[in-house]
Amino acid sequence: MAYQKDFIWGCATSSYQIEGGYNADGKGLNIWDVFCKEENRVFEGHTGDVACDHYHKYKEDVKLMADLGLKAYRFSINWARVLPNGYGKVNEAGIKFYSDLIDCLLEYNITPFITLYHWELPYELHKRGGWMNPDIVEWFGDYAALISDRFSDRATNFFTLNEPQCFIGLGYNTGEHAPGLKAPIRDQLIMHQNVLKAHGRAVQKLREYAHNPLQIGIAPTGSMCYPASTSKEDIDAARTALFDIPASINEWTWNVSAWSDPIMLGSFPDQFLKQFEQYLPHYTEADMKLISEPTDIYGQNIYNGKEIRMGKDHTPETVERRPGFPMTSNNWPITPESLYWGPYFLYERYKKPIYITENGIAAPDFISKDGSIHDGGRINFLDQYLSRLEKVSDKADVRGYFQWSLLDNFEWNFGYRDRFGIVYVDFETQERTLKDSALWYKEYISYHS
Ligand code: GCO
Repeated sequence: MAYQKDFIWGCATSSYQIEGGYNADGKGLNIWDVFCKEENRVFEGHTGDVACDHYHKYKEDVKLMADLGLKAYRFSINWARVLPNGYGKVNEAGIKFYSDLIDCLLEYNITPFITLYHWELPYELHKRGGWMNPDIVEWFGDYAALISDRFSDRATNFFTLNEPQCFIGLGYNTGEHAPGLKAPIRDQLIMHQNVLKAHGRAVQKLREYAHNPLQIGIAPTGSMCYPASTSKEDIDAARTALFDIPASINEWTWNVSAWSDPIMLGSFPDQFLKQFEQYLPHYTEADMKLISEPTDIYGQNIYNGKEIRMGKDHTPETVERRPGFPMTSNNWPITPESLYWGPYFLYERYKKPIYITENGIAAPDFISKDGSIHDGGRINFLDQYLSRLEKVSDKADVRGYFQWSLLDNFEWNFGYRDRFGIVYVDFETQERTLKDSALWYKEYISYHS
């Protein structure tokens, strides 16, 4: 059991969570710039106005990546930084920022993996209906064309969308994320359709404007499912549960198959079509063809999962967690098995090379008397999860792993409360300090490269 040759070791971030420079050099506003300034939206009123000031400190941060021996870096483009209104006029200063970032990465032999959309909807597009407006399919396509035209001479790996489960589920269902709406299910399913079509349009445009052959995928999320035992029935039960659609309308976005099946397989799961028949918009054959525009890789953000066994009634059931189950500081369960069974089941279904586009842990990090950050919990987490990923590499075509995250950063509606970084950020001084986990990850990468 071993990782593939040339396995890609990286870290992931996203623009709004680290860049700051929210109104620098002609950048337009996005929905998070506005949402954070609304009453009681974000923990202690935190905003991403400055964040980790990566907009000004990117050279220092790329040097940190190089010192850690990273082979790749997954980051997102802040759509309104390059297209302030979301479409039309290009902000050349914004293009220059990302062009300089890519050049800096390449100088250190770090391969860029670009996410087009990590929740940074331009506010001007939001005002035009955002994901409710079918025009967003072309807006997103034109944005993808610009990125491909300007950067695909140097960057050839793209993920179109990060976690539609989140940005629709939290942004438009529960309202915990920007733009903070609680839309009716019918509208959410119209947005679901526009998101899927926008993905397909972006794939077409990325390729149309490419100066090199590209690797394109998506980066969804979701709770994985792992079997309570290695019996065939428990494994079958975990597989069924992973691709199931939640029964509750309020939970519907937290699924894998209603997002990834149309993109990867060109059809929706029957269970989804039946369960939501009365609410679904009409899909034409042309829609399904656009949505399933061929992709090359499959990303998945994996943090944890549910333990599943086959119940007496021959349906999957979730095993209750025992008292004292290991949890992270933001109350997520620690379930290393999800980084074996998640890639296993996803590769079995979609048969495309897999990248773990995010995996990491929020921990109560602080600077000890000796000036270091001894984040043993994070080291243990990474060691446990990666031992499973190494093991599944014999069964699934796993190509790379992006640890979430390089830096402590803005954790959405929890602001700067949760620290996910392997590098500690003092948000007052913007000083970076390598945590013990950064040194551990450096060793791990070197040993496994
Ligand atoms: C997500 C996002 C990241 C988060 C990270 C920790 O998965 O929610 O992709 O932006 O910050 O996952 O929650």
